[in-house]
Amino acid sequence: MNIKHLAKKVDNAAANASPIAQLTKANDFSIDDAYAIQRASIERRLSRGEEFIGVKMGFTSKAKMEQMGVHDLIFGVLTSEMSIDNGGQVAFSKFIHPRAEPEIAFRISETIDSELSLQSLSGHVDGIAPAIEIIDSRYENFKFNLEDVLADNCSSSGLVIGDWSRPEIDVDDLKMELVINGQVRQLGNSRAILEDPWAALQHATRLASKYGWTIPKGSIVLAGAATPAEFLAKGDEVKVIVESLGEASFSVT
Ligand code: OOG
Ligand code: MG
Repeated sequence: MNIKHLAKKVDNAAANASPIAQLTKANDFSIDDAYAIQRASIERRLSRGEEFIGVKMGFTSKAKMEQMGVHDLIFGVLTSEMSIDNGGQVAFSKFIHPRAEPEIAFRISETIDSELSLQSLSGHVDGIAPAIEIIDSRYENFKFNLEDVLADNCSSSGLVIGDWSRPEIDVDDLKMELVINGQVRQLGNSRAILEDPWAALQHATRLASKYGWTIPKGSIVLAGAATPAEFLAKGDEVKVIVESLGEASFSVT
């Protein structure tokens, strides 16, 4: 098992939008190895000039765990190449089989370089926003186990962030809707995200510190989807509306 070789496989699959077989079908590796493959794949992106813009948590809601059949929290890295302007467009051809999901984003105001307690998080955050994540597993049929999805940087492919609100706003009981072409396709509540999205941020600080990432001032943390994700098609107009926070949107061309 060669970490760099497997990182190149997932990275090429993402860059060429062409699916690969699950890495664990032919390779036996641990969760720590999977994070090492993820890191090596991010290093490839950074060496091409992409910038680190933040991190994400996944499987922070039961709805997502059940949809994907993986029952552990996961942590991945977001880069500039994944960022889509609010109200902007993204080409379907960039992806293999993209899905969108409704999320909440935190903006970090003080660099985080160790695990923080829930109580100390608020001193490190200066904004909260509605967000959409686009996930696009590099694996055939969007099928993976825990090690596969970690190695694949947790399917991270795109994100759209709405307007920032002050971080004092309560976010533990907000209605969250995923609307595609004017139809509400998923309806949930921010409480589905570990009872409170701030708990997802706490886990992000824990996993970042465990796997050697710093979360710098100005970066973004995605708390994980509140509902199952929905497949996207060319021409879709996608919007996430979060009660009290507002909305984020993009279209697929
Ligand atoms: C893995 C990514 C999960 C979330 O918000 O739960 C995730 C996947 O479902 O492909 O981003
Ligand atoms: Mg997500």
